[in-house]
Amino acid sequence: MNKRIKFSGKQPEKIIVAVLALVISLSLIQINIYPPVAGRAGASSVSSASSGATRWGLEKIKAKDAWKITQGSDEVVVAVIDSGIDRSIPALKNRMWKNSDEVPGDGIDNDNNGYVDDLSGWDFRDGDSLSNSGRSLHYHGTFVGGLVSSSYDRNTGSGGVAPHVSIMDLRFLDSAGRFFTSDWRKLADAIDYAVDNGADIINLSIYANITPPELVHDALERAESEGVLVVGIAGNSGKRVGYFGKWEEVFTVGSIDKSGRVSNFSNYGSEVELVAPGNDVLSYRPGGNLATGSGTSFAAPHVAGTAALILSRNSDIGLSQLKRTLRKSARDIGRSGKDQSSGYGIIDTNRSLGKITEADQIEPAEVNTKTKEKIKEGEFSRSPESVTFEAPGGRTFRTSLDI
Ligand SMILES: [Ca+2]
Ligand SMILES: [Ca+2]
Ligand SMILES: [Ca+2]
Ligand SMILES: [Ca+2]
Repeated sequence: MNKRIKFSGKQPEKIIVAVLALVISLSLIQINIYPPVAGRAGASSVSSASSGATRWGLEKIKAKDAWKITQGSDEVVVAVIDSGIDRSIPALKNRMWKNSDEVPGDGIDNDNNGYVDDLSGWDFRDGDSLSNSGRSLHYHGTFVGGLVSSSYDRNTGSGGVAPHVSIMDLRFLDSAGRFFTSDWRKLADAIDYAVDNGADIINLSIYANITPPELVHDALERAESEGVLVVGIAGNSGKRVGYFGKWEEVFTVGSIDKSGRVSNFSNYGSEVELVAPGNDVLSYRPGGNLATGSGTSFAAPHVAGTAALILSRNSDIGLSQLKRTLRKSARDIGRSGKDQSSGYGIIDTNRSLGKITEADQIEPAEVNTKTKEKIKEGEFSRSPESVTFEAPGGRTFRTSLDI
């Protein structure tokens, strides 16, 4: 009976050698499967929230004062291209963008946009409609999404800058917060998705450690020409700004700490537009627990959220007016005027809403003849870089003057 488990001579050693060979060959296959890492989530650290951890950033940027003017409109959409968002968290689930032309779960691409059942965005990592399904979520996207728009919790003081705007969830990073040299097309597709499906703002808290190909640059240029604000990050290596923040189409944000000083990790350069809270910032992890994190990744959503509040107050404002409003309302720090480490200064959400009246003034030189004609025909309402029209369903759309 026991004969079959009886080994003789050197058989056990042979088995060990065979198992080792199998492990080595599997790890070699693994190396072959994964191309080189091309970039990552732009966070420098994250840890469990200590008791008494505060959401100091909301005070620093005067968000609560701004909320007396507006807490945001759900018509304003911020696309978060990141590692995916846990849409089941109570503070976030009602903030998700709803693609009203798509019927969820019927396996049909009802709105014919090329994506089946894309109710709140698309998971470009798994190639499916849900971040919560398939490969496990890295914390980064949920954390960033929560900083843009999550309900304010009086007990913990946690909450997003623009608590009533909508978040479009575009998952791009893998479960370890990385992307690979084989993923550039996915990133361009995610940017295109945001632009084509009505996002007003894209938050891109991601950096590339190699020069990205033109196809990504082309997608960002198209976002800009369609009037979509792309908020990006300075990066966390304490060096010069790299990609994607290096590109002109990206509105690049650096980080400050609680005392209002530029974080020591925050990259510098003429590309830095503004700084925002990015040290020990409080937000949600997948599952709903609060955590504190540091990185320019967490500064950017403060700017994206502020831009969303500005657009909530005035949906007709054009892209360059929007950028100008953000810059003009910033509180200058460091060397007088714009500088390499803090740009125009610390974002001030309350002042940026106050600046709308001034930015509302249409500058006639910026309106081209073609648009003037259309305005005369009563077809569009106007703003310098974009035109707005109302669809039969009552939904408004903005489009660039350049097309
Ligand atoms: Ca669809
Ligand atoms: Ca469907
Ligand atoms: Ca998925
Ligand atoms: Ca300055």
